[in-house]
Amino acid sequence: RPVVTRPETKTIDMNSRSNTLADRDIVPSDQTFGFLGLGMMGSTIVKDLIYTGHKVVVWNRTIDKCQPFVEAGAEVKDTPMDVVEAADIIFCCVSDPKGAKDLVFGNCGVLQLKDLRNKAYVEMSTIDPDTSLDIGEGIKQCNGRYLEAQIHGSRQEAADGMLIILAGGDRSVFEECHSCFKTIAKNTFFLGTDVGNACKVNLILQTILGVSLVGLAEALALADRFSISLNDIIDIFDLTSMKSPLLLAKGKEMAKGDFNPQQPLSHMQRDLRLVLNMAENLDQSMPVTSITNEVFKHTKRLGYSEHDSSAVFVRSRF
Ligand code: NA7
Repeated sequence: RPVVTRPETKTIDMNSRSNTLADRDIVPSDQTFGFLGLGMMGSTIVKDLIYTGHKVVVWNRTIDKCQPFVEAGAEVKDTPMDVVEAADIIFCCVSDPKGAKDLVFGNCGVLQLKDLRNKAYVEMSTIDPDTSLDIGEGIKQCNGRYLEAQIHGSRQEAADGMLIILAGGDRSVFEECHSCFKTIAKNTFFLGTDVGNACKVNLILQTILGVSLVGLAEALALADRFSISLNDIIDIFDLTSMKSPLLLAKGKEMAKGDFNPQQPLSHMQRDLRLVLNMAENLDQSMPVTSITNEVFKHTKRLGYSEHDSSAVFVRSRF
């Protein structure tokens, strides 16, 4: 088993701004926005929300990550429940469905407040439709409003303010989040009032991504076995009708062995697992996605969880 170096942990540059912000003419909402989860995505989003003049209250499990945001003007709270108390609209952006549920149903979680009248909860963590329905139901039972707002895009796209927001649930919350979504995304879609739809669309897009990456990795690994230059393959690929900006970028990363996490491999595998669970419930056959999931799972076992999804190339080369 090869020794794998963990990718460098990047800290967020509080002074960086997405280039697109200046052109967007953002008038910040005067509501107070809570934010739970200051990972790479959450930090990037909150930094831009503060910059565009939004009033933000934050919480993160590892409390040290909150400090730069205090200096930038955000208020920090000790628990998710405290954030809900202090804010009108609360965003959540954590790693997975379990984390998302813990923050709502757990100790010191959102529902401990019991009465969520005049509060809205917006789930941005990538989750499956059933988790979203459970969270939405919990919030609504306490008289709160719920919106799922799945964020589609890489960490670089987040830094560039070029995410795509896929939203579903309470339309009034969607409208009240307008200035926030305009800050962080190039496109925003409201996919209806049925909770779960936006999660489905997001996971369907992730399926296309995962399967494409494994195909790309296997093809480049075969080229490598023939000692054909990967850069030549990529240059030719660029001239074909198959090219896409993402596959070109990922191909270049594979050729360089540069797996700086834009979309961590563990997140990609989580998404494929969620897709397969959805398919299982429908008896929908997804053999290629199943194998793709196995490939990502194996690459995780090789130590590449925290690297970019393009690290799937390493496994294909064995
Ligand atoms: P990161 O950078 O891996 O950050 C993950 C965040 O989730 C980070 O703030 C974690 O807190 C938090 N987390 C994870 N599990 C939990 C639990 N159980 N309870 C509370 N907080 C938790 O991921 P990204 O920011 O890139 O992505 C976040 C989401 O956006 C993800 O769903 C993507 O698909 C879209 P920590 O700092 O480790 O204490």
